[in-house]
Amino acid sequence: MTITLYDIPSKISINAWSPNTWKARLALNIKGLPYQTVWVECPDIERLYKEIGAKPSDIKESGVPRYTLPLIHDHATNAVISDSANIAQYLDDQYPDTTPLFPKGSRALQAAFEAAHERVALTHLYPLMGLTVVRQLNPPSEDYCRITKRPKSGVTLEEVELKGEARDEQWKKVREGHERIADWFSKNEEGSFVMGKDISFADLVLASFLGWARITFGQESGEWKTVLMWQDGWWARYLEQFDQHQAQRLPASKEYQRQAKTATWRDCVDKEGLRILNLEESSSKEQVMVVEFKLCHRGNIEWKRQFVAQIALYSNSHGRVLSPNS
Ligand SMILES: N[C@@H](CCC(=O)N[C@@H](CS)C(=O)NCC(=O)O)C(=O)O
Repeated sequence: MTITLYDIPSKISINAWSPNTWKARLALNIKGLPYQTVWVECPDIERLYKEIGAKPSDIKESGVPRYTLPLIHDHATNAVISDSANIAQYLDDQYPDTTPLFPKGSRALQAAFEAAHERVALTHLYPLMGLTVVRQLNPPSEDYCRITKRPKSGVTLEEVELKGEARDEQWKKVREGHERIADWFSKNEEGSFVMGKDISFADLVLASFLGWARITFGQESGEWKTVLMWQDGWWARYLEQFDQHQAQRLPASKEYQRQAKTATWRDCVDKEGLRILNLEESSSKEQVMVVEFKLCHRGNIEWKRQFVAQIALYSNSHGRVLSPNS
């Protein structure tokens, strides 16, 4: 495994929830670069940066450094890169034979697209997400975010939660923002991506933030189902283009992780219809083994879908690290 992606865990089944780290995850998936995920709670991010010698990802207006995820460590080059756009640019430069996300000459326009997306859509989406997202984090990150993301007025997230008509009104603004963006797409002669036929980082921005709403509210929620109906399903069709990239290397569900802690690797393989592709020892202190599996549909020899899950197998009850030979 040559790349480590640092991501923030959560209580929800797929674990990965952060739209910013999803941009980096999608970039790695689309490029087909192998990587392992190391999960870091929000209050531990700054310490991680210092431990691996990374520079702050940003500087706040007050001059205070900011430490954010995603962050990648490319063990092949020893490069440590933060910020999803920087990560995508680094991967383009370092791995030129993979799908480019910043085709030559597009960097300025893509940066402008990201800023415009923030202005017309994201600013309206944020107030809808805050409380639900924070409640889905593990206690250390939840406590941290309740303090650091507290509204400037000092009230709690519960006190500013939008409900009823105010919530509907806010969703209307998000929909209108996305209508404007879809209108920009309609100016292209061909193709279904921001840059026409070819996917680019700007698409990862759109897909990651809408994906954030899907993950946060849930596929079956009324709020998400309404999004899928916007513009006669235009956004639903747009997002479908990312399904194949999200399915690959989705973090293992909490259920698999729970089973993996108690079961032997062979139990997991047999019970879950999973087969081991490769096994690597991660650099993490807990000696976590990261295993990639292909999901075998009901024991059928033919792979039903190329779902690759990363499953962390912790030391078994004898304190041994599980391996294919154990
Ligand atoms: N522009 C950055 C934004 C990164 C960012 O804000 N990440 C959030 C997670 S979604 C974070 O690490 N927050 C921790 C904090 O604000 O302390 C990127 O695209 O990577």
